[in-house]
Amino acid sequence: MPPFSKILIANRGEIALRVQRACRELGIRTVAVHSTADKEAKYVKLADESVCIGPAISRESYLNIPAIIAAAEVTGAEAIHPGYGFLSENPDFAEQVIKSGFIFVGPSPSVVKTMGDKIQAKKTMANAGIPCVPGFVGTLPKNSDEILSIANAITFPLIIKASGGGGGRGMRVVTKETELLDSINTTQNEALAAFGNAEVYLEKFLQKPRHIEIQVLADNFGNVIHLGERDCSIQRRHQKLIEEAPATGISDEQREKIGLLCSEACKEIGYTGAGTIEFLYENNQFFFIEMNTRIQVEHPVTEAVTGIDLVQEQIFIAANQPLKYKQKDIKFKGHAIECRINAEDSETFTPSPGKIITWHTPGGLGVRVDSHAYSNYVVPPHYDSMIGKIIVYGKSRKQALSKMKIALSEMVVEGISTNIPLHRSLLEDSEINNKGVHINYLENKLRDMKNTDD
Ligand code: MV4
Repeated sequence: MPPFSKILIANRGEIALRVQRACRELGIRTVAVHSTADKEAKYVKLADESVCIGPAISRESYLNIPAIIAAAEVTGAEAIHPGYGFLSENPDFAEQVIKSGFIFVGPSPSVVKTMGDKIQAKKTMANAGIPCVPGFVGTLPKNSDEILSIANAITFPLIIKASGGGGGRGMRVVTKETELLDSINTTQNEALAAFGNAEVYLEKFLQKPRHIEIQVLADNFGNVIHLGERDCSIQRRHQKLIEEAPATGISDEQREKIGLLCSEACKEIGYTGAGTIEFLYENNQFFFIEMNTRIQVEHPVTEAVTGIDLVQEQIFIAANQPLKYKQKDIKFKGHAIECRINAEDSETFTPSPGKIITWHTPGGLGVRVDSHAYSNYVVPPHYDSMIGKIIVYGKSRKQALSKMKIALSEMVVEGISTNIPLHRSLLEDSEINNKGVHINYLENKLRDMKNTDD
């Protein structure tokens, strides 16, 4: 018996197709929802049913809660999978889905809400035993001297973060005491304007950390497992470009230790579904920054090294099934790398929507391409520029790197610009080839490359 008869997928692009494939394997019928700009999309045509939910602009389609719930009602879907982005971490959406009688494929609205508020998230995770970046999460005193003494106890440089921010929004680094009070004020004002919440908190600013995150799965019966880590340090302006599992330099003991802490914390806070706990990693220590309550773009690298289909697990959990795996059943094997393919200029990063004339994807053992694109597909200008992902899997990091170089050399996209040339050059970078790099590495490298051009 399939866990559900029909699931509505409240998303677009490659993840809409990815979730459909999981459903199809489980014998679940699929409903695609789409904007007018996406009516020709592959994931719309491949779905069992589709419903147009509004115009191209996301606010009126992929973010239109009443339209999505109405689509679930008219098609008789039992559950709604939110994918990533859009409404996936919106607690009001999760709540309305449930109130309308559907199952939300994700954690409870209350835990989505908690993790969306970065101060609450940090307090909750710290209380549940997760190591956090040293700092101050209380209400800042009115008195300037008291604020300064809090800051001096943390030590400079420090970072001011908005509670309503996250993913790089609403942050400001402060290097010296004289800038602190003005910076706090500015961050508070910006946060109020952007998020309707002026609350900020302070942390020690880590200068060369890696971004390492832990994948968890938790069922509705208190069983939680972790599926190891992903290194997502290769990023530009908070957009990840390359991710891998495992992270180089993380020992089996370290993985087990931080993984167990994450599992125990999730159990304690009543987390359910798939989730990701994000850490900064510096001097061999993990420091919590945020928790993501959705499936993530880079989930396939974890699937490759564990052999577990994370989207299917999300669906089983939502159907109230207990996890079929205990922690000891999870074996990490081999090495996986993902390159995100964006429709953008490889040097200027300006978006490059338009008609794809040629789309040839790589193949071979251990090569996976998750994409909704094809020859003659028109990349709409209204959405994220990511048009697909290449994921390779090999016995070792060395083999995975080699496979990725070959995969990138086979890939041909004509008609629009992509970041494939950038990926090819990053795969030749000696630092990236030899070890894990920190979160500023790519931006520093791009700056150096630009300066040698001038
Ligand atoms: C930090 C940090 C350094 N020190 N916190 C950016 C996104 C948000 N998730 C948290 N972020 C950071 N928090 C402290 N105390 C540096 C970043 C950061 C970053 C983190 C992960 C991945 C990419 C990043 C790029 C720039 C800054």
